[in-house]
Amino acid sequence: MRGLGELKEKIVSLEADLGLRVEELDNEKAVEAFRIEYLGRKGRVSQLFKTLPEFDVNERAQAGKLLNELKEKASSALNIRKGELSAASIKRRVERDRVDLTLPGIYHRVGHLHLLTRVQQEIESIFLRMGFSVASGPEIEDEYYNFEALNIPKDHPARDEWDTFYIDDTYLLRPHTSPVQIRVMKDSDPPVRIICPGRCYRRDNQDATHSPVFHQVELLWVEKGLSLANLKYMIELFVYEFFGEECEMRLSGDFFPFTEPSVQVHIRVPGSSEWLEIMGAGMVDPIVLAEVGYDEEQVNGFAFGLGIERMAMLRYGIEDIRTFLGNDLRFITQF
Ligand code: FA5
Repeated sequence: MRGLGELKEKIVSLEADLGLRVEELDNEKAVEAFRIEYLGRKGRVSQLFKTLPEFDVNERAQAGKLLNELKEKASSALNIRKGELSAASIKRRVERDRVDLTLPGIYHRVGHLHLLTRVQQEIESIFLRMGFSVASGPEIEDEYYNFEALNIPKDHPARDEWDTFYIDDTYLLRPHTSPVQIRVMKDSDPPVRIICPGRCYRRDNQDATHSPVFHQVELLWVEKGLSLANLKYMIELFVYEFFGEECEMRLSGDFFPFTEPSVQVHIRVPGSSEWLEIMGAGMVDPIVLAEVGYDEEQVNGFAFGLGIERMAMLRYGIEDIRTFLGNDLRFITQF
């Protein structure tokens, strides 16, 4: 027969052991191992429960109560320890991953469209609003589209300024965007209302307003009953929209084999004493209309070729066209 006194001693010693060991448990695995050792089915507390039948009936309830208290104590001590360990591990993780929001950020330079692209897009958007659509053509173009179809036969003196950068006997880098006029007219019936922005190449010597690689926007409008007055009005609308109404515009006679009459347009912006040529233009020569299969008795049209660099120079006070080719961030980032 077992006695309560002996049981109480064991409980005291188990409690002491519990108090000491729980403090030393430093990870959740250790806590679990200790729980099994202590409270598991074959654990030390369970072993004591198994002795209950050996108690005198009068003392058995008391013994059971003491053991239950021990069990409660142990299980709550282990739960508390488990909670402490998990809080400590969260704290460690937070420390490790701490972000110092006061540190300076990593600087990323944000790029933007080049000034010439932006000017081109602005020109496009003005004409899109007027009802034109955007066409394109190849930069490597053959002699027929570059010259013959535009009424510039072989040996015509006008070829000289455009006769440039041949790839082989037939193909050359286009010196203007006018060949796109021919491609568009051959592909579609009138009315035609297109613009074509694109790169052009010339043998021009470099100076402040000439570059061997530059950009033009071609415009072509073919319909019934168009006149030079319509062309002038449309150029005015465009120029005032782009530069503002304070700028001055000057139309003067010019010659192009593919337009008759032909004009050139100069602009002077406020505060400048210089006129700068921005485009060549004119009424499409009937010879060209006939060449693409249009009935030149029924329809007529006008066209122009506008220099994009020159537009940007006038608008932003850029004095030398070579600046565009410099690839200098100090220049590029200003716009
Ligand atoms: C032509 O290129 C004609 N194709 C324009 C045209 C189209 C006339 C349709 C009639 C009908 P021109 O050579 O003048 O024309 O060039 C037109 C514009 O392109 C010039 O006013 C200028 O703004 C620009 N340009 C020409 N050459 C250069 C160059 N080397 N560098 C920069 N811009 C240039």
